[in-house]
Amino acid sequence: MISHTVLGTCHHDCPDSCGWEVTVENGRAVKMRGNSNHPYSLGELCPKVNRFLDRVYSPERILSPLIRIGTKGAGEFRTATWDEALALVADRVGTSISQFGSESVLPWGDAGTQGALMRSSLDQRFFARLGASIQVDSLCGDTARIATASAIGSSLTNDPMDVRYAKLILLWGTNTRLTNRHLWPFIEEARANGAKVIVIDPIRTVTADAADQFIQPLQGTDVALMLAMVHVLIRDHLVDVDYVQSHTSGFEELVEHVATWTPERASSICRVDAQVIENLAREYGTTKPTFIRTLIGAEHHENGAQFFRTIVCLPSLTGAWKHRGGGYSRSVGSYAGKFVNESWLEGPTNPSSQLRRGISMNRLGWALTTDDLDPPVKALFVYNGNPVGSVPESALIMRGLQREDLFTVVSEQFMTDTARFADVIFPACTQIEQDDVVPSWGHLYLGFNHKAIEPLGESVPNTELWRRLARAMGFTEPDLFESDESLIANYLIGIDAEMLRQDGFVRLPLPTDHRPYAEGNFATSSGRHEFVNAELERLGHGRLPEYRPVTESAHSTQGMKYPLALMSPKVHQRFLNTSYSHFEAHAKPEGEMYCELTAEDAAVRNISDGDIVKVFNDRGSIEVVARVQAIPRSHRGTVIVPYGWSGSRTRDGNTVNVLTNDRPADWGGGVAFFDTLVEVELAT
Ligand SMILES: Nc1nc2c(c(=O)[nH]1)N[C@H]1C(S)=C(S)[C@@H](COP(=O)(O)OP(=O)(O)OC[C@H]3O[C@@H](n4cnc5c(=O)[nH]c(N)nc54)[C@H](O)[C@@H]3O)O[C@H]1N2
Ligand SMILES: Nc1nc2c(c(=O)[nH]1)N[C@H]1C(S)=C(S)[C@@H](COP(=O)(O)OP(=O)(O)OC[C@H]3O[C@@H](n4cnc5c(=O)[nH]c(N)nc54)[C@H](O)[C@@H]3O)O[C@H]1N2
Ligand code: SF4
Ligand SMILES: [Mo]
Repeated sequence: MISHTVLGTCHHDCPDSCGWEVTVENGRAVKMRGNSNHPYSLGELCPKVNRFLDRVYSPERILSPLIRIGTKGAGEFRTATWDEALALVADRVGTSISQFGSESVLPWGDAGTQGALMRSSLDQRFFARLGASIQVDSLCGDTARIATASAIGSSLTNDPMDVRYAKLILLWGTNTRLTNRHLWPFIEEARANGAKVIVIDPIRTVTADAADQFIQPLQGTDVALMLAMVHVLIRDHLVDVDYVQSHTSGFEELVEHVATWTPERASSICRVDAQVIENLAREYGTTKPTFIRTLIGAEHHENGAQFFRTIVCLPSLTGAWKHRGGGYSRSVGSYAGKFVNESWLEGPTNPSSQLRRGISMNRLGWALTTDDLDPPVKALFVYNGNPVGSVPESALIMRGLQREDLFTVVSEQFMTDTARFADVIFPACTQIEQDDVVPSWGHLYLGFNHKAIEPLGESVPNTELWRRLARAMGFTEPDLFESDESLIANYLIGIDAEMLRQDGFVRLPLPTDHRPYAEGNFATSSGRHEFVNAELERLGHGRLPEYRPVTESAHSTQGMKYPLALMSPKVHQRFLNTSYSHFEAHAKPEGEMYCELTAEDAAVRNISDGDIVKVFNDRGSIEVVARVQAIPRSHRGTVIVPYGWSGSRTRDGNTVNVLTNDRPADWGGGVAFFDTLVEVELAT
């Protein structure tokens, strides 16, 4: 028997980017476990990926090209050869382009794989060569990134692992134990050294359950809470005057701005006791080092950008950036950008050299059903994502995907809620069947992923799909056909590529004690943290950080048609976004998709635990089982339906995103999933 081990890196859209090790016997992967040498994931994977080989060898894998035979959405296909499927796509896309112009073609790709090659490389060149519309905006991260930069000039923040040196840790709008589980041991390390952990979340999460203190503002109101903290810091002289004078600007205006933001005023908005706000601010202002950690949750609001613009004021006011274990930490993904080839995609088909129409990926339902687009979308390519499951207004998306005059191509491993609507499906490899380089957004280690086994069936790495499509379209530019090997070689600069391949990871060449703003040096043009922002003022977002109520607000529901606010965060240990819920072994232990209500909200509707209920608004409706909270986990008036269920496992085939709001975040390109109003009633 020939047996060997191969090092790899998890490709999932997860901050942990764990290192793994695959044991291969006679060409078949027989074991997969965490790479115990990985300094961040420390040899552990997670309840999703522990069964990764079942995913790879699942009988449900799509292993050959498929062509639709049934009605759109019915999920009925026949197998086809690559040549036949490619010829069909080339023909239909060619017709679309000749009749409606190249912008009638729309790509929709997300972060189903975070590998640099498979996520975004030759696809960009291919769609640029086609002259297709460009997908803009993002379901995840752009608002947080851009809003942070609008205050401190860059989205780069502290190394998450430095949380271990903190004495006060605020986990603010992030569910660490669930979504970022490998950071938790570093938090526990800090705790063992006396740190206090405070969770700030509108929902009592598993992370809140494990915290020393839980503070529960109403969703979308944190900015009021933060402004009151700033008020107290200033009032009680807890500001680091030296730091503020040397490294910030606009402080005098900020002082004036928060003068009326007393804890009492904030309390009436965010429903946190004024005394709790006082204590939080004082603790934050008197402890060293203080570490603020957040990820994505708070971005998904119409005022999401204000959250990120405001929260970074806190470490600048107290000078927390100065200390190791202090400061503020969100995605650190952009650090990798400093050490890899940023002009990677340039060439004759350089996407940035052309002006092409942008269409928001967050409003796919609108884009597929509106009469206002000229040209209309006639051909859609979906890859690395499952928009029917993950994008707001998904009932509208499904309606659009049923259009007979729309041609939909999906690249997938499995028959997702989106793939069911495809005209042609191309089979995609899993991570252990391809090489890639994986930048992480949750730590500072760049990962390498060695191919462990040959692609199953006729599946191909995404890069190979783009090469085949380019050939089928008759394109000849060499950069459309660059090999994976060459792409990797050109991508890595300023990185020890040999060590990366050998160990499966390498730390980005940043100082061990990395405190980017310890001495100011913010990336703004003034080099200071700019509390005042004239550009945001001009765009109507306020000269200084401002609390803005949202349209579909849990505050303003009195007498409204839909009186309940709906939250739909990730709550499942065994799901990763919509991936994995279609597997029995993952779905069964998680139980049926549900709607959680407080006892009061259930009682006034005569709903008991276990009843089947309908959750609905004007966008759509879903049937789920009711869970009545034994102890309150949400505010009264807020219900929770989890994100992540595949329609193939819900009662009516719908998921929570038929209900959610596709209005954009204030700026940055995010979307307001969590500003959604609904009603719940017993199903008949
Ligand atoms: N098990 C598991 N892990 C995952 C994922 C998964 O699906 N399953 N998905 C991965 C992905 S793509 C991402 S982006 C990350 C996301 O990681 P997180 O950002 O940690 O997770 P979310 O569930 O998006 O949101 C975190 C918390 O934000 C809270 N929140 C929402 N609105 C507000 C608000 O206005 N104020 C405050 N203070 N809190 C608010 C929610 O209640 C939620 O508990 O997780 C990754 N990890
Ligand atoms: N209500 C609600 N909606 C949400 C969120 C929420 O908290 N609440 N979170 C949002 C967030 S933060 C995110 S990031 C999005 C995630 O939304 P999506 O990116 O749509 O995530 P998934 O549903 O997991 O889809 C990833 C798909 O990519 C496929 N895939 C994986 N690897 C490859 C590959 O190498 N090639 C190809 N071709 N396909 C591959 C997988 O099989 C899977 O079906 O969801 C968003 N939607
Ligand atoms: S999904 Fe996240 S936690 Fe699980 S193995 Fe992948 S990177 Fe690690
Ligand atoms: Mo995400």
